[in-house]
Amino acid sequence: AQVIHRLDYQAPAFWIATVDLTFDLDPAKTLITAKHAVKRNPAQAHGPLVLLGEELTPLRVLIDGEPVSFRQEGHELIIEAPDRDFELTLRNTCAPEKNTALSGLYTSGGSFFTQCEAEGFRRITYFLDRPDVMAVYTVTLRADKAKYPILLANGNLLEQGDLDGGKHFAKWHDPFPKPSYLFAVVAGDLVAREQRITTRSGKEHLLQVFVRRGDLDKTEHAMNSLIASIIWDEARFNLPLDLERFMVVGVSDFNMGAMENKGLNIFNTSALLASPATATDADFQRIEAIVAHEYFHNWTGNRVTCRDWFQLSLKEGLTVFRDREFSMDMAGSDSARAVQRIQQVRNLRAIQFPEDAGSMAHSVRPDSYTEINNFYTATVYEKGAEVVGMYQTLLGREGFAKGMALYFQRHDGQAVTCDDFAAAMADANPDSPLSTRLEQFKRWYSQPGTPHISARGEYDAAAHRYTLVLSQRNGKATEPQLIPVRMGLVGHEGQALPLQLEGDIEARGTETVLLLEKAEQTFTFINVLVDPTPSLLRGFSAPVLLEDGLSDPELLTLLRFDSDAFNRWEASQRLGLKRILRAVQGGHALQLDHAYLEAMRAVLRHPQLDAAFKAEALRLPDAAYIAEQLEVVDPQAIHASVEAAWDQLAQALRGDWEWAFEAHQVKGGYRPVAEDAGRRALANLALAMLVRESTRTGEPVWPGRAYQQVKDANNMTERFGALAALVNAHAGLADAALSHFHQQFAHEALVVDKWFMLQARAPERDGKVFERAKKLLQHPGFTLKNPNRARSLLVQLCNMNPGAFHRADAGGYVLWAEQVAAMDAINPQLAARLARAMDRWTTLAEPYRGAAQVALQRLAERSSLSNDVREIVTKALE
Ligand code: DPP
Ligand code: ZN
Repeated sequence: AQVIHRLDYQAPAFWIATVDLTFDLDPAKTLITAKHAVKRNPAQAHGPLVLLGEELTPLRVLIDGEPVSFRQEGHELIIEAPDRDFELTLRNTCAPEKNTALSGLYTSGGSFFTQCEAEGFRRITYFLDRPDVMAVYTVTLRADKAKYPILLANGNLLEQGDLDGGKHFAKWHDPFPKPSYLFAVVAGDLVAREQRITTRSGKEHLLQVFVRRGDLDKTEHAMNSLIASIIWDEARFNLPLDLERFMVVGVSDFNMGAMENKGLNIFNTSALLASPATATDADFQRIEAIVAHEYFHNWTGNRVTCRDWFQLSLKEGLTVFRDREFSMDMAGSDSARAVQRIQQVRNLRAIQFPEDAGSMAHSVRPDSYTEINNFYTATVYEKGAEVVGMYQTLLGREGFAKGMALYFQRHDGQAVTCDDFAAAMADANPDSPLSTRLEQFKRWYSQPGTPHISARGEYDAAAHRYTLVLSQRNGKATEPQLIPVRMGLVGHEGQALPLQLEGDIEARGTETVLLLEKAEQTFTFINVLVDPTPSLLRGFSAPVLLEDGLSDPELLTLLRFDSDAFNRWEASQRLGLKRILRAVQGGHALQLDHAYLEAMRAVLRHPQLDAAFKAEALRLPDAAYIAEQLEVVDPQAIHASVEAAWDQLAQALRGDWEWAFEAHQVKGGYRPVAEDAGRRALANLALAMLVRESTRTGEPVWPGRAYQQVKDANNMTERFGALAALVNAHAGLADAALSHFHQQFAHEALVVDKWFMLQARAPERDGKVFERAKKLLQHPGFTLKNPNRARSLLVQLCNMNPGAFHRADAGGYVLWAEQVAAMDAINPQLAARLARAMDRWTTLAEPYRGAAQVALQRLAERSSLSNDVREIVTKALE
């Protein structure tokens, strides 16, 4: 397979202005007729027209109505083209029901769906399938009317009607030029929730959410989220809905979360459907964020799109940033916003940090790829969103909004680059610290790796000076990056100290942003009257690893007093992390000390802190983040320490957990609002602790209560919380609860996914979790063909459950290699995701390291691997 390099970009040799497509839909063989208005790009060399197509059968090629000859080389269809504008007519077929890769046109549950990002359009028809070729599309769908009563494509419906032979048609037109990756069609027996809205400009719009019959009652939350997103984008960024009709469709076989096709978003049902009975608070929250994300793409991605796929973060990082801002505004209180930030950072550290340190490390704007589908990563999305967030930190909210306005003023309707975005931000804010440091800031796009910041402070009591030395290093990059460090100084009694930097004319209040731009820099604060504790990187102002060497008493001061909720949480995590690392590195059993346990008790009992915050602060750091602190990783040692820590927290705070469980019950009907969700999160954590402790001591009361809650709860959050408490504690009642739950929800695929997930992700004990997961591969409900189901068992086990996956007998790796290969024959994109379970194998301790290498080599030796999996495995072995 060929490696594609960013610097090799060339504009296309032809442009396609309009595309007219007709589909004769048939699951076995769909006929596609295409008419394109083609013209040469005078800036490029002359030559034949080279279109891309995969898994297609070409039937005919006409130029201006005359048949012409063509040849095929690999995925290329090569046509001798005249030196003038011309109309190209193509006819080809494809086989939707055989398309298990779920890229291009495929069937799911008897309906037709498409997925074209990144390179799926070429699996529908031959095309210049690249994002800088933007065309206006007209689409006619013809299909059996009884089987496919709903026929949808992008844009506006022009006509529809009946045809002979029980067929019907619909003709759609999308007035906005778009790249082929935003093309979509849907045909099937679907029903819609509909709502008409009037936006600020007075225009009327029709919003529709299409799902399978029977799922309509689970679409209300998605519709509400869509309406809220429309209102928010107009209010915050002045970006209106530009279509008369905006459609969202759910499909249960889907590789991604959702897809922002112009006017016709297609969603994985897991990111769309919610009812209190089937979805948890976390699901409601995720659906709101993803509905918003896809809607926001309408401007950041669709109106202004990417010139090439190396620019993917231009739309993804920016759109994740936008959906985060939206979710925070929706959450309301400062505390609820902080909890969202905490969850973002927890996720970044558990997924993106390992990615950035491992075999797949790449910059936010990658320099090369073999298979672009492998670059829909946490780095492009989440680190990309952190980079966009840093613009806002450097420019302020207003400055950032000005940058956005200039970006659209310059680039609406264009396919552009990350450099164009950066230039708009800087040019709209000529007096900002960004504009003079833009080239350095842009290293965030070009340099991979997580910068390590070290901070050392020294207080001179006589001179009332506090000197802070910050330095940065990044093992994967050479040049210092521009790192905004939001910070404050905290006194012993918790007072926020006034900040005055030597050389500054004005004081800076009690919080400021320091710009770390050199490898090492000294900041001297004057008129500091007491020995302060530095609170650095507030709100996680940059995606870095910070080593500030703070002592336990200093961390306890921040945990108690910091005005920044994020750093209060961070102090709780650091206290736990230190203890776990000490045990793991010292090779001894973890023993939590009185000071730590009392601090955690104080958090739990705190009269002012919100429940959601408490639940986050009491959670221990994730194993993946712990592993990133170590040179050599023994996953079982980490697992043992984390489990011991949970046991001790459960035991030492037992009375407090009882209080917390009782005090945080939510009365009344279920509402997916932040405040109630926070109470449920804390009550669920408390119940997990109580069941854990009771299982250890053999007391029956709390497992019995949890079992009862599995049966009686009036919402999925509490029901699943109780089930998780039993399963994660390996309680005696876990099996009975699991079968009760399965029986009750056997017909709800998304709930059955949760059932698989919970068992695959439970904390390992004596190999039982691994054995159970292996058995579940044979469960009649398990299939590799449905991505949600396959992920819920295999990705959860291999990528998310290190304690169960890394086994001294190498059983995890053997299973992994078998399943990657089996999945690869069905769905390469999905298989490549599973393949990434080995990203960090080189840091593993023996015997894991050697066994992982053997498994990787065996997989690499297979001749039939897809490009997707081949790229991951090759990079892992490099
Ligand atoms: N569907 C993916 C997303 O919205 C890719 N664009 O991020
Ligand atoms: Zn996106």
